[in-house]
Amino acid sequence: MTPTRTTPRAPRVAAAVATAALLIGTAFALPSVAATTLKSLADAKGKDIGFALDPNRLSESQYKAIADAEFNLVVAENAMKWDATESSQGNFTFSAADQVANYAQTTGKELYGHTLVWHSQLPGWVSNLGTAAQLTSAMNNHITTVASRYQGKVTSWDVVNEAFNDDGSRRQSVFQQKLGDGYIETAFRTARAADPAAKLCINDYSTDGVNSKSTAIYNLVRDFKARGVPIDCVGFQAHLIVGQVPSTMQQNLQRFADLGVDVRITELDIRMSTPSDSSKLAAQAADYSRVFQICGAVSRCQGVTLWGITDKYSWIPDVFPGEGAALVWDNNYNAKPAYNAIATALGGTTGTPTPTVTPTVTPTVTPTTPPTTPPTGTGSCRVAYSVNQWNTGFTGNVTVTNTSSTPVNGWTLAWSFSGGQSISQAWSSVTTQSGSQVTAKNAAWNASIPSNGSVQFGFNASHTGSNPAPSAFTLNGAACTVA
Ligand code: G2I
Repeated sequence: MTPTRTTPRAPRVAAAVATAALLIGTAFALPSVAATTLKSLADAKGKDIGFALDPNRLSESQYKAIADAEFNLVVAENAMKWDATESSQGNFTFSAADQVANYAQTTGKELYGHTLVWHSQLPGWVSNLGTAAQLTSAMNNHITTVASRYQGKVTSWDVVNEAFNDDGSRRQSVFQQKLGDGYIETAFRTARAADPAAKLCINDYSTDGVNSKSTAIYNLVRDFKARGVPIDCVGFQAHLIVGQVPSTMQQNLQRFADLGVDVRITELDIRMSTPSDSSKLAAQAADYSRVFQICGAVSRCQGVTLWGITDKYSWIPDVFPGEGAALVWDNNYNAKPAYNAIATALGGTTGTPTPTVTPTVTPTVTPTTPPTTPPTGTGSCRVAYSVNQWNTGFTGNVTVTNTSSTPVNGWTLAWSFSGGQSISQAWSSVTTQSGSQVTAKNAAWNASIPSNGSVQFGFNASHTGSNPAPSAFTLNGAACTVA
């Protein structure tokens, strides 16, 4: 398939409608609540939602289930880099890269290419080449071989990655030192020749706001456009810190878009000092929301890619000791508050003022005190139920613990609302409501609850004034203790 895409993108409405129809077409009576995925929401908006894939993790069922369900774009976290594809000169190995490409193909996801020319993860032989001519030849051969292999599969390439210093000067990589400023142009021209249909991007970090570094790239793009050097897109990595989404981020993306290139958030994660706590996670959720809102507000922003799925495998703690919890799923694959914030930013709810609406302010909702209901039920499960509520809406958070000595495989949690509450959207579960009766079933990736293990899910709902907590829950038909 030739990746020709209009800009801005056409909504993937058909897929979203099909998904909704599939979900609504269950045995449950209306009104029911369709399971929402970030993918279905992004599809409906015509935006990409991507993730960086380590193909070795696909054997882990929870990883694969989230990957399959939640994203419409995939990028290799490491598998397409120079050290992975040409560790010795002229000997190309594509086994891991092909796994990523095959995964994209079999799951119907867009494949993003990362990265052709980068100073890091560069095998030593490249730096040891003697002459500029040899280095140019090696660089062009690498670009041509890799881009040709994935022609018709990769829709966009990070052709050159991280070529600038924070002050806007050129990074003194081996390419810069031996070839001078012109190596970026050479790389882009070579990539265009190798795969004329792929979009060609320059990608960097700490360029998310207007600053010296982003301005240097802006000047390069403007120069390329003026001289007809091929360039189609700019990637903003957005390795951010909680509370520090640049105030000029939207303005920055827009100024690049106004040059006539697409823009994209390519490697989003938002780290904090560890351990996390609920207020840091709420602030992180607001920041995730903000980034998605910014991309939504810039029509040439193609989408947002998360730099991984679970905190368990994030690169952050290795590089920034004492920091982490930067991704959207925690170490146990529980969706963090950021998940709902992203869903809301992608249009997943209507009219529910979640904390993400005013991202610079800490949530103005008043958390209610947890239910004081004494423990009830005699089953081998325990349910913790809490809400954040405002005048007519609330977010519910439910933790189900399997207190038995045997694992639960496949779960249905049921309860009744006594105050006219109505669920509009749920995550980490497939939740349906009929009258006052609510039934939450596991998502594909959290079907198992080990003995003494827990799963969490949540929902957005409306209430009519009072918002009494459910007094009883059943897990697979058996009554639970209410914590
Ligand atoms: O550093 C974060 C990202 C910054 N922008 C470019 C991205 O390509 C980069 O990704 C990271 C990967 O997330 C890490 O997984 O790039 C790192 C390398 O610079 C990757 O780390 C490396 C480890 O340092 C190696 O020890 C390891 O062998 O991953 C390698 C493959 O697992």
